[in-house]
Amino acid sequence: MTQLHIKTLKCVKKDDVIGKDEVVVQMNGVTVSGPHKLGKGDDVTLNTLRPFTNSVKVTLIDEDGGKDDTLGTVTITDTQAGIGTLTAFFNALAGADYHLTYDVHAA
Ligand SMILES: [Ca+2]
Ligand SMILES: [Ca+2]
Repeated sequence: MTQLHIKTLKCVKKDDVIGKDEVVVQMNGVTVSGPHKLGKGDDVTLNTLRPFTNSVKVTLIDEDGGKDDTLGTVTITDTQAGIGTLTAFFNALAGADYHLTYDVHAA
């Protein structure tokens, strides 16, 4: 068993044209944090700790009134345990860019 510690999320560029984004963090499709209201330059401390086995997909979603936007997905693996703080980049959509810091602990 390995633990994923999601530390912070920074909005470098937001997705929505009007107002702030409503960002949800999911692990393997399950919401673990959010929605967080984030505009350009904003950051938020998430401090979310969740166990996983082998690897986990972390997805960032911007909630919208109609269809939500998927801002990107990264795969985090247990081989990253002990490396220290890493940064994942979510920039699947042209306008949006989010940076998420995390580390992986062997449990
Ligand atoms: Ca959006
Ligand atoms: Ca939105």
